[in-house]
Order: sequence, then structure tokens, then C-alpha cells
Amino acid sequence: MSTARRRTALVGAACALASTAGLVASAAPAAAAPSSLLVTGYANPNFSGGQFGTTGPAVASISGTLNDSFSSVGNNSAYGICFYEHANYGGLKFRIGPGEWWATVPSWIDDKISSYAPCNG
Ligand SMILES: [Ca+2]
Repeated sequence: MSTARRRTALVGAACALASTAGLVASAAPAAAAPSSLLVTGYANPNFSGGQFGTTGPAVASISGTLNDSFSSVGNNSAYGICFYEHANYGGLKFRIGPGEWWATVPSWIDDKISSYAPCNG
């Protein structure tokens, strides 16, 4: 949890810097940066390895090799996001708050996530 909070603080600082830069270079169009992804999962801890991300907040079935592979996750959305063990939001559920980035997911759901969606609890 403390790691996630530190990461959130770092993201917040980066956003503040980006906002400042945006004011300076306001003529440039907004680029499609990784931060345009609302939810991101990574095959390895510390946001490394294969990456799966979506510009929407929900995926009923994670496709390809990243299924059953997430070991770190990020949430750029304004919602709590729940990650589920099975496709179609079934099985074990792991929730992270708005703006939270977890450098590791709990061991009980590591390499098991198959879907995710906004949730309150
Ligand atoms: Ca799974």
C-alpha cells in the first residue's frame, strides 16, 4: 500500500510538471501518450514487461499473452477499478482506487487477472 501511495505521489508530480509544460507549449496538439490509457496491466512487477492497456475502464476478457499475467497495475481513471480472476468479472476480485498504481499485485491474484471494470468496493 505504501508503495502504491508513493507511486501515486510521483504520478501526481509528473502530471503537475506536464500541466506546466502544456501551458508553455500550448500550440502543440495533445499527443496520444501512454497516460491516455485508463487502465494498464504489466506482466512483471514495477510496471515492466509486457503491457496491456485500454482507453476504456472495462475489459470483459483480456486477450492474448497478457491474460493471467498481470503482476503490476495502474489506474488513471476517476473510478475504483476491480480486477477479476476470471473473464466476465468472475472469481477473485482485487480493487484499486482512482489514480492508484500498484508496483505489485497481491500474491493471491498475481498472474491470474482475466478481466477488469469500474467498481465501488
Ligand atoms: Ca484468470
